[in-house]
Amino acid sequence: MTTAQVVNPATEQVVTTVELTGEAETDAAIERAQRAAIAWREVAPGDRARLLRRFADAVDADVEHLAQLEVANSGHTIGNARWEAGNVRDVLHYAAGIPERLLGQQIPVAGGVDITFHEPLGVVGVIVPWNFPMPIAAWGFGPALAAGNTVVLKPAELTPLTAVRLAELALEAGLPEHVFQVLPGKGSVVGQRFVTHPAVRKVVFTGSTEVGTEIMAGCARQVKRVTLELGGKSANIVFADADLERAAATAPYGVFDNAGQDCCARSRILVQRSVFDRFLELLEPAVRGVQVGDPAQESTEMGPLISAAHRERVAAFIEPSTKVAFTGKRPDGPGFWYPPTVVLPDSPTDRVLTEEVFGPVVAVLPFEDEADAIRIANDTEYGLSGSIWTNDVGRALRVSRAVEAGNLSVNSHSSVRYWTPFGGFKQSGLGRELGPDAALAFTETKNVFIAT
Ligand code: TAP
Repeated sequence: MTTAQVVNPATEQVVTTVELTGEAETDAAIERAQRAAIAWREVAPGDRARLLRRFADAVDADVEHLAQLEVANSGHTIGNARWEAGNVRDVLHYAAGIPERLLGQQIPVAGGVDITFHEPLGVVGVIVPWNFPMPIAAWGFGPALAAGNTVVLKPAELTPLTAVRLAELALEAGLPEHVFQVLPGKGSVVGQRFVTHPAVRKVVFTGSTEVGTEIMAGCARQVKRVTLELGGKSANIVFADADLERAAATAPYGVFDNAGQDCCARSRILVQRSVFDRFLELLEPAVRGVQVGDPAQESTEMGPLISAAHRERVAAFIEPSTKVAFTGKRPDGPGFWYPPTVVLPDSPTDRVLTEEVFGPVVAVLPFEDEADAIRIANDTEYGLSGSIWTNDVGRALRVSRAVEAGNLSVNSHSSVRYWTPFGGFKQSGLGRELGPDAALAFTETKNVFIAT
């Protein structure tokens, strides 16, 4: 059995060692999940709902413990980590409403009765990245379980601890064995097996567009269902008529939350030229004021990056020629720290404008008018999220409709609510998670005609 060390990114100390699942063990787990799926789909809807509610309650009772684990494993601030554990609870409670409301249709036909059913797929494989280990896992396994599927879940190699704990809580809550299994291991081993094993009927993948593309190609060989949540390069568009003070005060939190390791990070701030200089003046103290440091402290607003290798990757975006406007603070000593950094790109082809940095680096650039703002916002192959700051409701709606992204917010930076749909346009992904239709992505629609 191979093992991997789990490292605290704020201290660089080893937290624990986990055993990595190999290929044969992955196959065995998938086959156990396949057998468990036969009984799970037959559990009465009300009983499946009750079990999911008990799972949600078990998570609720464990929120503080899960949050502390995430602080130690991922370097998330304690405030964020509590929200993340609470999000798992909320997703499960919402999912508990699904089994009794997975309604088919009765469609008028001649000569009989026509009805549709939403049948579970069987085994669903969920592949999770390291940036939000708990919520992203739950967005997959919550509705998948509710719709009558069994789940095998692979956490990121760097951040397995909370997923392992969630599997324990599921068993403690009374979910039958093998209905929800967590398999820590490598993407190239466990994740790949989810793609190639024919008993896995759907793969839900969140991570880089590069790996997502490979997964989609692999799944295509078996016409396997796939949901992809990939990268982003979201725009935060600030019009001259906006509440500029509020837009500037909140902009750092729209991009530096989770140290910028967020697919929804508003990493391009587009500001109307007439207020560009004033906006930068207001932004500077807001960025310098971001509290960066020990993620276990209640007052901390930004923790470290996930690893030394990732910090190198982020740092490489700042080339000697890059115009850095100003930076925030970073602690000295051990930890994979990187300061909040604001850059003023010279050209639309600068890497910092075209690639996902996945770190606390934001580019600020001017635009002329509404059409120019929309053009720049859409000048990317990504399309996940974004914000629009204006006090003109007509403009807010026109720009919201024109920006090619799945999740937009006006005068706000929120992207995620467990009861509203989430997902990307273009290369940011395929399919939607969360919201009222989440369960349908884990079913096949079956049509039955009965002659009368
Ligand atoms: P990825 O390399 O895409 O990894 C995401 C998940 O996929 C991990 O669990 C990974 O396992 C697994 N995986 C890797 N290669 C695989 C393969 N060939 N087959 C099946 N599964 C595979 O992302 P990352 O390393 O976490 O981050 C790299 C970049 O991806 C980031 O810098 C960022 O640009 C982007 N990213 C985006 C998001 C979102 S939410 N859009 C989230 C995370 C990362 P291992 O842990 O073993 O590698």
